[in-house]
Amino acid sequence: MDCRMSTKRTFATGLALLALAVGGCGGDDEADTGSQASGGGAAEAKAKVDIEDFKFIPQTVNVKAGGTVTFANSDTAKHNAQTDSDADGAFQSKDLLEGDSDAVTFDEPGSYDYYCVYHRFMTGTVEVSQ
Ligand SMILES: [Cu+2]
Repeated sequence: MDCRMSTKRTFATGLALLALAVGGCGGDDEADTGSQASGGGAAEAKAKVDIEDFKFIPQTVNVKAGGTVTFANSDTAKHNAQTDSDADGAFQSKDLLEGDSDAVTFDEPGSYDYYCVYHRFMTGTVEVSQ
């Protein structure tokens, strides 16, 4: 397991107990929020989510309103990324075969929980800031 690839904040919210169990590699789940972004945690205009081993990596990405998130599948299985169609700010990527990617634009600030329709256990979140 590659600790560097995990999104600690997502573990903290979704899998707190698991995070505790594997916490040896993570350390404080608050201390480095936004540390990878320039300007003190400002979201970027673009983010990328890799789909690998039936997971969205990282599980949470941050973009600015109007930004795009590119979902890129490197599994042999078919995946997508979508919300429920009646959800606020609903979106749906195209179906992604191995090597495919699709860019989704997020205009409205908010927190968008999504999943793969073929594997409902695959979940992720797009955080869109002003
Ligand atoms: Cu899938």
